[in-house]
Amino acid sequence: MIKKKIVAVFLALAGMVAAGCGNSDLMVLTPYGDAVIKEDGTSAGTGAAHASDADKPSADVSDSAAADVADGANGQDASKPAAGGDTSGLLHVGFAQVGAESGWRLAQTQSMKDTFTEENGYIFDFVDCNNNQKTQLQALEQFIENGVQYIILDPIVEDGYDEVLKKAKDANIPVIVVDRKISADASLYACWVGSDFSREGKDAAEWLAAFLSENQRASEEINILTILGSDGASAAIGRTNGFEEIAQNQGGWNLLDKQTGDFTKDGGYAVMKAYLDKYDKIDVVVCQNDDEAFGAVEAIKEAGKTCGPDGDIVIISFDATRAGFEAMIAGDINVDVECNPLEGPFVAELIQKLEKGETVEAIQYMEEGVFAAEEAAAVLPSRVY
Ligand code: GYE
Repeated sequence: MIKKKIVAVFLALAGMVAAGCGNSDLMVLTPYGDAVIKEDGTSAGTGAAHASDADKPSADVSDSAAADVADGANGQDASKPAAGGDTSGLLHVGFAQVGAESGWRLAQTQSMKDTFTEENGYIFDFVDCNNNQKTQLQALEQFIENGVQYIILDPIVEDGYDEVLKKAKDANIPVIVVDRKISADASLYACWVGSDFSREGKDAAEWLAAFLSENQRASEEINILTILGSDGASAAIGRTNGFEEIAQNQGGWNLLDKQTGDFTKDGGYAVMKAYLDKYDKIDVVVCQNDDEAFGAVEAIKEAGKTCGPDGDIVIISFDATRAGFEAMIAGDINVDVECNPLEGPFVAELIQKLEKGETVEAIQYMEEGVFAAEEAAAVLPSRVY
């Protein structure tokens, strides 16, 4: 594995272990399987009224999941979880999540829910925004109206959050942006924690260059197709730019096409089917997440073609979820560039620092690596998501 450690983040992790984030139950969760979040391994008592909201995407903030936000004013509502019937002392945190489109997303949601438990000192309002920015903006407005103390925002796209962030700032509610980036001025939010998507894209291209060279194909014409993530999402933009930056310096790489698969299996399947109809010679398919890769592999097999380490088409994927590892072991995917979704403990650490009036790093990157199919079986047992 090519393991890229970002020292500042690692030190932050070490600090969290030492400090326990103010709770001895809480340990650091890294992608390498060396820690756990809760002693009892459960999220019991996690904002009971909200705990299952990840499973019911809400298309409109006025109903389902978002309605839970509306009724949770200042954590005083009777429907809110309460320690011994009293919510005083608990920090009220609202999380506007992108949706539930992928295995990665579910792992990130779980990390947040396992972290922001009542036992750890939080009231947690969770809204699944169903990949709809309008819903997400409404959820943020509602958090502000409800007087939450902190907002966690995983922005669906990069643009369009300035106004609501100004409102949060005026209301003195710090916003912690997670995972994807936004274009808004940095003065409008407290900090950002997530992945270096451009670096992930570069890692993928560098792996491909090394792979082609090892297989004596460095001087061949290589036809490459990309299945993009969701339009406007920084994860998709960064991975594309990073990959293309390296690709443009490679002699025979032809970047034939890039279409969005919306980070879903169905999207990956549909785009791959169209590619197979249109292009005769396909050497490499870059899928911008595991779910898209699963759909692409299905379409390739249905078309009677082969992929993976022993097949004709090289499949590059991102996320490195457990299911991604299993697909590498099954011989369907060649390489998976990791994107670490275990952001909950980082965010809790940041909130605790802000509570104490300490300054926090404006940008923090997660620790991530690159895994090739040959090592997948050995690494899988140590994976925690
Ligand atoms: O790669 C994909 C998810 O923003 C990093 O979103 C995240 C991406 C992740 O749908 O699986």
